Formats: sequence, structure tokens, C-alpha cells
Amino acid sequence: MNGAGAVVRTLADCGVTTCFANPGTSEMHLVAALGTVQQMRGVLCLFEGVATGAADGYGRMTGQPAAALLHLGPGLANGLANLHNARRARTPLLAIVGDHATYHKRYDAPLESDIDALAGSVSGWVRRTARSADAGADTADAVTAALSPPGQVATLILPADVGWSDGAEPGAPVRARPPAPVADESMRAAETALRGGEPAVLLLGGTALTRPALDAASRIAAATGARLLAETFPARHERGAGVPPVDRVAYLVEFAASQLAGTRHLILAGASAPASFFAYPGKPSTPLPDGCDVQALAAPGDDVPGALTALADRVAAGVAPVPQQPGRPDVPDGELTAQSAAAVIGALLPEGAIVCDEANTSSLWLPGATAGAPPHDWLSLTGGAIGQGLPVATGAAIACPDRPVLALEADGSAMYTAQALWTHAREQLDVTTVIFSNRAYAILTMELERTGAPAGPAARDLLDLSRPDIDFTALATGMGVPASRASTAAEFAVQLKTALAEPGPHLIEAALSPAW
Ligand SMILES: Cc1ncc(C[n+]2csc(CCOP(=O)(O)OP(=O)(O)O)c2C)c(N)n1
Repeated sequence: MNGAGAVVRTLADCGVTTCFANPGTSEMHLVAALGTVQQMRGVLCLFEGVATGAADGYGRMTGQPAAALLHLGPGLANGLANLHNARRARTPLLAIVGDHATYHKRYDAPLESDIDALAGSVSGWVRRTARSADAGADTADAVTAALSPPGQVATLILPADVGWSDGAEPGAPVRARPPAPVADESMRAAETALRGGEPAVLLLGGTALTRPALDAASRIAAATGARLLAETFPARHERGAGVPPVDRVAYLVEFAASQLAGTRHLILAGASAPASFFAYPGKPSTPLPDGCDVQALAAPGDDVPGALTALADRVAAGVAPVPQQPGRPDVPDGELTAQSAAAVIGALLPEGAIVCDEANTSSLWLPGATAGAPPHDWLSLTGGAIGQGLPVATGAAIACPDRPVLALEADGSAMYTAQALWTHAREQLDVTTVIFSNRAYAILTMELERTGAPAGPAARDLLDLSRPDIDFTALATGMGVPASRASTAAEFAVQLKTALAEPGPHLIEAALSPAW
């Protein structure tokens, strides 16, 4: 067996059976090996950012790593922004990066670059396999590292000659360590804060935003009067009718500060302490009020659901969670705006949907409009690096073929990784993409004001996406995805209903009224 064969065999033995790939010459033996292992599904992505984002979506939905196969340093660099988002999502993900043959590196061939440095910027674990005899064991270690709680990017660098040389054997799967139990001391500190009668907020992140942790958090809130909040951009948030509702900390630091005003105790469960997305002249870097005590009940890599359940049993024995009541908006009539589009989505969102939200300014009304829709998962832009939504939808759809996926995309963000649509078509994924076409980098227009940068017309032109208007229906059909354009709320409702009822990919360009 050669090294590439051992890598792929080991992946399959470890349960890593999906590989989002954009290979090159140095990965040809890996490509050949992928074709020989029956359990492996290779998914071609036409840009590395699609491959890495898809692996992120897959990992968020399954808790298991997918592999992203990338070509040397430049391929890894193209995939880096979505690996950054995956790192922020704490997604288990295995990046496999091919390199030149060991003896070829000293010739400084054109594609030679510092792969290790690039990998180190987003990975919790990096290893370069030196000999084919190590390929299997290194791969097993990489999978274990990716699964190390709460989940991380693990990068395995495989030189071409290691891949093609014989003398390899599959590595034995290694069991990943389970999340750490929470120390009694943290539990007692949280209990003291909650029982003290001072205003407290329980900030939920990671696995705290899925059930049964949400039920436990809701019981704690009901019994103690603590408020629940979620991190601003959760990797995966289970929500909808019957699930305890949790508002997210607002993106804008002023709004976040008013949500947290008066808080004396911030108790973290799977979340980090909130920080302002950016610094602005004269504005604070944190939304927390002065004198707010921050304590961690459970770090992201801890057994967060276990900690919340144990805490609920201490402070909320016999208290039931408070579920979200069902309720949907009426389908609106009239102009198509971000607000009326949100109402249409709230009215039609199917049960079990996976929503990939990269609608940016157009997402403002979505949480409210969908709060009482049937239960669904909400995946967000964890690391703020745009171009994530369509790739994440790709991976989520492959991970959960029986669930409808709704990719809610701002037009500017969609253009970073629009190639994902081609993979939606090729794999016939049940993804409905809605493009919120406001023909602008709208959020940056707002940020321009907020930063106080003196801006004239030339500056504003850099944030304008018209001249020419992007024809998303042409882009989609050109890549094999049936598409339509809606200009009124009623048209949007009809088109969304049809797209959701038919299997396979669809795209709807929601041509928003000029206001937004
Ligand atoms: C990888 C990356 N590049 C650039 C940015 C800076 N950026 C933030 S928002 C934005 C434009 C967003 O426009 P769009 O996606 O159309 O959403 P809108 O603001 O119009 O709702 C840009 C370029 C970023 N966040 N990430």
C-alpha cells in the first residue's frame, strides 16, 4: 500500500467518509486512492473556499470531521477564510494539503511556499508526514485532533512522494477524548451568583445552543430570573416552536451594551465573553457594563450540556423549561423589502430546515419572523469572513440529505464563493438559495459613518454593487441551478413555496426595493 492509500483507508476506518476536494498534481495519488475506497464520497468544489466552507457545514451538522483536500500553499490560502470561520465555529475539520515531493522542495519550484505557516494560522493541530510508513498513523492522529473537544481544524501535510511510496499501512482509529466534566467549584460559583439576587445573564455558545442544554438553561432562567443570551454568531443554534428561545447578543456594540445593561454576573456556558466586532473612535471594545463579574461555568471544550443540566438540577429542581410558542407571520403583500422577505420566510420555513444565514443587513428581521416556525437549525457567520453561506449550505446538505437547506445570502457575500452553486447542481443538493439583492455592501455604508472616516462619492462608489447589476438568475442557471427573480413579496412567496416543494437546488433572486 502506498502512503496515499493508507491516508484514505484510515480516513474511512475513522468514519471520515466525505472529502470536499480541489486537487492538483501533488494530490494525484490521493485522488486515485479516493476512487478505490467505496465508503468515501469525493465532492468536487471549484474553489478551495467552497471546499473548506463545505467541510465546516458538514462538521457543524454531524459533529464529525469531513476532509478538505487542498493543493499546496496557494490552495490552502484560497481556503483560509472559511477555515478561519470553521476555527471560530469550533468545527471538527480535517484539511489535507498536498506538498511537493520531499526531495523536490529545495529546487524552489513555482508552487513552493510556506504551507506550515499558513496552516498554523487556523489549525489547532498541524503535522507534515515524513515517510509513507507514518501516513496511516498520522491520519488517525489528525482525525483524533480534529475531534478534540470542542472540535478544531487539524491539518495534515502530505508530500507527493510520501503519497506515492509503498510501505504504508492503515492507521488504527484512535478514540477522541470526551469533553471534560465541569469542576464542582465552577458549578458552585455559578450557583452562588444565580442565587444572590443580583441581575445575571447566562451566555450560551457552542453545544449550549442545542438540546438538551437549551432545556436546562431555560429551567435555570425560569427558576432564578437570570436572562439567557446567545453568542452573536453561533455555529449552530437549534430554535423554533417548542424549543426554549434565546436572543443573540447584538452585532452593534451599542445595542449589545443595552442588552447587557445592569448585568452584575455574566456566566459563560460554552461561550466566550462578548467583544465589540470592531473598535470605533470613542466607543467601548466590550458591551459589558463596568463592574460586571464574568465567570465561566463551562468552557467550549467542557461537557457544556452536562454542566447546564447539573446546574439546573441544583437551582431549578422541579422547574420546567419554557418553550417557544408556535406562530408564523402572515404572507405579506406589496413591496419586497428585507422585512417583507423575512415574513415570507417565517411563513414558509419547513420543519427541520437548516438555515445558513449570510444575509447580513437583510437578516435583521429574520430572527423575529422565524422564532415560532417549526423547529430548525440556524448556522451563522461565525468568524465574520464573508463567503461562507453557500459553501456551508453545501456541506450541511451533504451531511443531512433528508433535511431542506435554506441559504440566505446577501448579494456581496454570495459573489465570494458563488461557485458553490455548481456543486449544489452537480450533487443535486436540496438547497434553496435566496439572494437578498440590495446591490450594495450596505453594512459598510453604515460602518463608514460609524468609523467617522471622511467619505466622498468616490469612497461610496467602492461600496456600490450596481453598474452593472449582477444577474444572479443567469449566474445560477449557468451553473445548472434553476433560478427565478422576485420583485414583490407575493412573487417571492410563490417562488419560495415552489422551490421548497421541489427537491434539488434552486435560487431565488430577491430584488429588494431601493430602500434596502
Ligand atoms: C473575507 C472578507 N472580506 C471582506 C470583508 C469586509 N466586509 C464586511 S461586510 C462586506 C460587504 C457585505 O455586503 P453584502 O454581503 O452584500 O451584505 P449587505 O451589507 O449588503 O447586507 C464586506 C466586504 C469581510 N467581512 N470578510
